[in-house]
Amino acid sequence: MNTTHSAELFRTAQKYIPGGVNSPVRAFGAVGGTPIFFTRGEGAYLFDVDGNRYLDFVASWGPLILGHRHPAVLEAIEKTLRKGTSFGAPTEEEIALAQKVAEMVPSVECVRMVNSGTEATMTAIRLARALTERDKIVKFTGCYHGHADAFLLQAGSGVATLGIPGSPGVPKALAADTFLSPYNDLDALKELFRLRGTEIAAVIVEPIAGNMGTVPPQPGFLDGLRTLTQKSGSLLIFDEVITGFRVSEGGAQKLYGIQPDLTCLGKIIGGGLPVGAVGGSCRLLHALAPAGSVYQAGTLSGNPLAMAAGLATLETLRKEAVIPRLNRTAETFADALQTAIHTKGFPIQLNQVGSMFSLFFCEKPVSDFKTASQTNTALYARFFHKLLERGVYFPPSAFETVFLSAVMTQNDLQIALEAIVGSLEEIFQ
Ligand code: KE4
Repeated sequence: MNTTHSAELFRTAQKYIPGGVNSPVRAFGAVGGTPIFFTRGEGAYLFDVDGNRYLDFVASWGPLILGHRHPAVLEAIEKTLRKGTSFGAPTEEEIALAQKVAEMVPSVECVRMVNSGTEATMTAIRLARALTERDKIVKFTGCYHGHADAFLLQAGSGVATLGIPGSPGVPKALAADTFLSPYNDLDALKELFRLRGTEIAAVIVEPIAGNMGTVPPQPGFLDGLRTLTQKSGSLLIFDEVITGFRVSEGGAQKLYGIQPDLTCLGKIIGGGLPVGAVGGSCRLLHALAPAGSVYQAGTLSGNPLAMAAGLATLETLRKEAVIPRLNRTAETFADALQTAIHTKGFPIQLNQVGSMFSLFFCEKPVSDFKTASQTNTALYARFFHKLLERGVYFPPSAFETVFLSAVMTQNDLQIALEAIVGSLEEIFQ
């Protein structure tokens, strides 16, 4: 692939933007080489500034479940755009999206719109601390909940990839309010609650982890969280920024039948525009200003364009029963991939839930951050670049999730399967 123009742009970008990117994982630090600069997307494909075409398995890190430039999403944005971009005042579009989320996500009655997943999780823990009058929160090693100070302690996405165990700038005193527990280890959490349960405001969890690669909850893990938090008067927060409207119309909570107290949403809810949200019972959400006294605000929260893009996305997902069909396609794809891995004897672990999956370059099954960290990141980097050469764009990090989009055809997936197997053969044989 000729990527000279991307390389030129990256050099220029670095003069004005730290690391040349506006989000660390995009810089290819974890896989080497220089990042590809894209100029447009169309359906399942991305096109770079050198004119190369790639089958896109990043989907903007999850939001684009309907692929690039879906007609319904574009039409909704264009229609709204003709009326203006932002009013800093209530609009009908905000009610429509809040109502749709409340209809689709089982535990949600009320929703506060924000502008990113980070704002959603930040708000959720402030709410939990206010409602329980406790300060401690629990997160799981390898899970990532955005870049608020309280979460940057061995987070799974970005920070783990960059090998930074926490982050400079996070005050020690603040870090001491966050307990870390191993994902999928209920005994460890029981012990933590035995010792410190009365201080814990909330447990926040990715119900299906996506930021150490895809790691599903083991049977009983989420139920256990629900029981432990209920018993101790702590809140259970599901961070469904990735899984919301991805693994089912009602996210992981609908898939597994668990009702968290608060749900954090992002990515798909914005249809490619900046949206995050915190949802839950109206009783809990009414603690947020101006209904209650827990302060939270945002100039562009509920922005009409973003609301329109999100609403069109969710309406399309429902109207066209996209998710069940996409999950079946993903299941078939994963089965074919698993068969090839087994037949060829590749030392690879495949974790998949619905249209999210990850390949780990290690011998043993991956069920938490410790086992995920066994993955050979150097081999993943070689694999990533071999795929790129074949016109298949995977996440530029071993600790991320690969996403299928609903517009990928059987032919697209056959091409992808051949590219993956061909790349693995070059590495292992
Ligand atoms: P944002 O602030 O990036 O919108 O969302 C933070 C966040 C919260 N919770 C989960 C489960 C998330 O996955 C994320 C963001 N995910 C990363 C990568 N998986 C986004 C990519 C990036 O950081 O550039």
